Amino acid sequence: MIILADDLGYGDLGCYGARNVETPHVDRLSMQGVRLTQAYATSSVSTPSRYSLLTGEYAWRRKDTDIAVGDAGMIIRPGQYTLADVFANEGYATGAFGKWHLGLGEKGGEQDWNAPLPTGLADIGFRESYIMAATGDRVPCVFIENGRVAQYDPSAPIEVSYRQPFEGEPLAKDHPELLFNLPSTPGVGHNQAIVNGIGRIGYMKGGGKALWKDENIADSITVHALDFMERNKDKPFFVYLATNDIHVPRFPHERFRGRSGMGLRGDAIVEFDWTVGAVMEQLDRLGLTENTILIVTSDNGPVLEDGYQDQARELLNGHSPSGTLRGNKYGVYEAGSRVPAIVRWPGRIAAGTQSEALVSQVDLFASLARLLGAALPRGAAPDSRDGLDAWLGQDPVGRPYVVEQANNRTLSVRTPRWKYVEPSDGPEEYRWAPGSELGYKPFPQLFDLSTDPREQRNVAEGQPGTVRELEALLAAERAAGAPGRDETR
Ligand code: NG6
Ligand code: CA
Repeated sequence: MIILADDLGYGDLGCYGARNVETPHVDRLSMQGVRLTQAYATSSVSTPSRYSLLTGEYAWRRKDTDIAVGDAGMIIRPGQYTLADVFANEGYATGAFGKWHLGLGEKGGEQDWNAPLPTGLADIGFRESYIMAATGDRVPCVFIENGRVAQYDPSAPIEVSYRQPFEGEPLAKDHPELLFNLPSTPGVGHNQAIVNGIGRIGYMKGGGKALWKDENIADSITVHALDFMERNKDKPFFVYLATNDIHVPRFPHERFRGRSGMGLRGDAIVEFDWTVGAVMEQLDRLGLTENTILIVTSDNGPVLEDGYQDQARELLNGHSPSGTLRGNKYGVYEAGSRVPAIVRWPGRIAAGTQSEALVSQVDLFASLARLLGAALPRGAAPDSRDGLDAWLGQDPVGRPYVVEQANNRTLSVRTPRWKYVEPSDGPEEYRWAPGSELGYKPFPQLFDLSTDPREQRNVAEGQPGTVRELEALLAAERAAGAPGRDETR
């Protein structure tokens, strides 16, 4: 089971040093397994990060893997071999629950949301799915269950567009008075459709009873996953549980309100922790704890303001979402893609261990395939390497290096000692995320993490040899994706 949080920062959990928010379930999990301190998502934003995790391929090898709109077509193509295929072909029941954000249907912008989608998760290995098409802040604001809208309401046909508004549908930018649940930050986005008193990205009409209520999203996702586990308790299963927490719009259920002392963002962390606890309890109840590998991690680093007025920054009270690291979601620095990662496997992993091994989510594919003894078709998971021992806390070293991708596709490479960020053009910050640092610079950046773990001193000029070496390493990785490569695998 993989529980993938959304935008949960390196410092956002109790066991990673969080302040002002308690995460007792995740903390208990870490006491029963291994807590990895140098684990990476491949990207500092969602779509490419998830793409790599599920396909074992760096997202930057393809042009169409950047943050997806809600009506994107399938980004992972039905012919691609996914992590879910690995499990399905070994006889596992496979299920995906929660945030998807990798496109649905044959072609972007042309889906008919009132009929079964012609292609979906069933074509890439997930026998069951209950998902949000994209993100909480993007239309369509409905769950999709096994390729069709869940709780479909025939009296309210659904239309979605990322191009033009629908006649007669009020827009968030013109009607702030209708944003009764959570106001958008004026002028920077989330100003199109209004659903459940919250402005969204994209235009939408209809939905009726199928429209989600943000305060119930965590419950809906979690109960579907728990139900899947129960129904499949007698066979092997693979669950990909991708929470909506703690992405914007942060709007946790009432029972979590005020539980963190940090407002909505902190309360969403408490809600995330609840989901993890519910899964752990279900495993216990079904007698499956001993024999289940449970991985808890995040798709990218944290962000405070992200387009809604939820006071995430004002209410921090000394909490640091990125922990001791520099940076955030979207950007090039460590906190953009270094994420919490906890793995529990009683019997195989010594309880309460910690590991500094360098690991990347792109390797989960080859690692889990090795564990299953699964043969992979030629060309599958081209960038995934077997790092099983490191993921299980039994190899203290892990990868020789990790490649990280920022939102504008700038690549960085992290070795045990160095962090090299290639030069690139880009803004200092995004208007909708003020105070977040992107780190795009027209010159190379090199940090010696052994003495400067917070990436404060750029030593590129004094270390031309190291810069050349790491540049060459990135060039070689890029070249590895050149046409014809698959022939050699
Ligand atoms: C940005 C959104 C942001 C978030 C992000 C994707 C605006 C102003 N901002 O474009 O709110 O949705 O995309 O986040 O639209 S991610 O975690 O799914 O990558
Ligand atoms: Ca994310």
